[in-house]
Amino acid sequence: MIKPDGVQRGLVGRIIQRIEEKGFKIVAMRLSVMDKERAEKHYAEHAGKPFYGDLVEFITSGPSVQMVVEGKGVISAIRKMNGATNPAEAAPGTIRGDFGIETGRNVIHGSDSPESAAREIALHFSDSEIFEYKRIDEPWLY
Ligand code: 3AN
Repeated sequence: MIKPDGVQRGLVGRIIQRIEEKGFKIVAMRLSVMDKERAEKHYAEHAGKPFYGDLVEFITSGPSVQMVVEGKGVISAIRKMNGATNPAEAAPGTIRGDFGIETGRNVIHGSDSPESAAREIALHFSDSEIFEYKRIDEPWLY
């Protein structure tokens, strides 16, 4: 998910370009303002933490881009591409390392396990919004 700061700073195209250039396939995508209920479910694992209220407020503050991205090793690769949670500590070359300064404005979210990906995909998309297709470079990627 490209968070509201990434959308409002005009980073959507550059972030999607990195994902596509790496060889991953976008199989679902939407720009929407997440409502409070959905945001609370999305970040349920952080409920009760001191930053939870600000996190929910921030993520619902404007449009974000929700995506389902597919490919070999996609979860760990996207997390590496995103960089450390605190952009100040994220390596240069990562999305957060190149585009952020502050943990509460860290531009992008990526699911951290197959289980959380399954939960988050079901929260944000219906089956009919997720597409199957072949990239023309697939025979060269795999
Ligand atoms: P990541 O997104 O790198 O997996 P998580 O899952 O630990 O990081 O945290 C989810 C989100 O909560 C982060 N993207 C960040 O926006 C926010 N967050 C995490 N830790 C803090 C913190 N100490 N202060 C403020 N916000 C935080």
